[in-house]
Amino acid sequence: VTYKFPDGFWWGSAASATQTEGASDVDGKGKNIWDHWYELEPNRFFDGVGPEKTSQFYYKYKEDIALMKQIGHNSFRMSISWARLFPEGTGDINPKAVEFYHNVIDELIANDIEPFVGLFHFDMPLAMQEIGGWESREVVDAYVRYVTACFEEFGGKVKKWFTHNEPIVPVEGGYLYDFHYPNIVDFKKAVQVAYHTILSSAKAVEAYRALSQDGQIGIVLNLTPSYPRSQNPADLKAARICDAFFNRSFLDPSVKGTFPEDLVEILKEKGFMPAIAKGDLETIKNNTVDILGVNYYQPRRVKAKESMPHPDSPFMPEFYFDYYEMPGRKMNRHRGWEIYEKGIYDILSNLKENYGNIECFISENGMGVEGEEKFRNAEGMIEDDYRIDFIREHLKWVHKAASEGSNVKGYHLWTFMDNWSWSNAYKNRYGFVSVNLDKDGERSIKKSGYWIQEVSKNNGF
Ligand code: BGP
Repeated sequence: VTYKFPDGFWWGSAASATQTEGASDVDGKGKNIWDHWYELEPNRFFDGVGPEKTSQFYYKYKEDIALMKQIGHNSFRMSISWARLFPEGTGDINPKAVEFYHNVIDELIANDIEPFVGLFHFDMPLAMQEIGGWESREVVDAYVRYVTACFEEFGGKVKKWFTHNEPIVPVEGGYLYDFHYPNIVDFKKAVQVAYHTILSSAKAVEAYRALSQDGQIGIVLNLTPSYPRSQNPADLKAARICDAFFNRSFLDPSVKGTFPEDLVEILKEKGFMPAIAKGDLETIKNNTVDILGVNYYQPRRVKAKESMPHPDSPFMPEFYFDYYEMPGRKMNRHRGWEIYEKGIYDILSNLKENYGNIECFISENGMGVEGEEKFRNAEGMIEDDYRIDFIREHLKWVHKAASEGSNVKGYHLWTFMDNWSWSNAYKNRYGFVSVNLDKDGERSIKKSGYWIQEVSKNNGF
């Protein structure tokens, strides 16, 4: 073993409720915005394949957890569906949902797989969206009731909680760039939504600590290092502002309890400051996270703004910088994302140097690939060597960071088994395990699944 990881390293993968459970309309589950958006526009991104037609984890969780065990997982991040637990977002809890999540958590623990549980993974209950979603303070309060119910119900067993998954994504998708419901373009609302999300996370941390349970609570952020085109002051400045918008906006309040000054300055200057109630900033200051999940897929390549936007165009972060295509960059052509393995090391180094070396883990990293069936061999196994390379090369950088003192505790792939995607339904596959939708969701372990089994067994490679 050349790359040996720290003892007790967390090997596993991540998934989310909406993307895997299916059963979106049974046992009392309420609708969330994805059920709703799919009904409204089934062909927008989803190719006529909605969240109902997924891997059916709701029914097959035992089989799936057995496969997790088989490929050596010692941990797994799932999420609880708010709309399953509280069909109206607030009010009465759904006993069938309580039973389901107890069963899943018990099954994981019985298989020596530690459950890491996320509380919000893009899936706003429709009833909550109808009163404004994260724009509304009422929804923040309802979220706190929901998460408190989760801590009370499952906190005896679950020792790792995550308030949000990639909270910036619903802001970008829903309020700026048109890929999540309610798909509007309104920077002022985007800021309010972002602010309330951050506040809700701090309030969840506060609610968790008030119960004095013996676990940890964190947040999962997608961090996208912003690399400047050159060391010219204008390029450096552009990259710094891009970083403020897309990384420090959530990272600073979550870990330090403060907001980045350069970002606040812009918001003030443009008249986009959110409504902040008395006491909020203390709540944010006093309730930073114990642990950080880092999702890393790709960096941003940034240069100074070259052309001014049309005066009538709505305000966007991109008023301050342009992206450029770095010559020679490596691409995953399926997803249109750059592959830059060292980015994962740069993030971990930044956390070590500038964020108190907070305890963290890689909570998502992965490679979406279209048409993987063509790699299925005569024995029926998908030979995804490209995914093995992708993981191995990223892990080398994680290993380097760990050996230099980063407090990184684990690596989770996105995702355990092929699942439904918010942006392309079943086109791009990410899993260690394939799911054949034409054969009643038949599972089969890919070559990468057998590979990670060895890595996990040896705690390295
Ligand atoms: C992350 C999300 C996941 C997952 C993943 C892959 O942003 O946390 O839920 O969807 O990206 O992205 P996609 O399915 O869009 O290719």
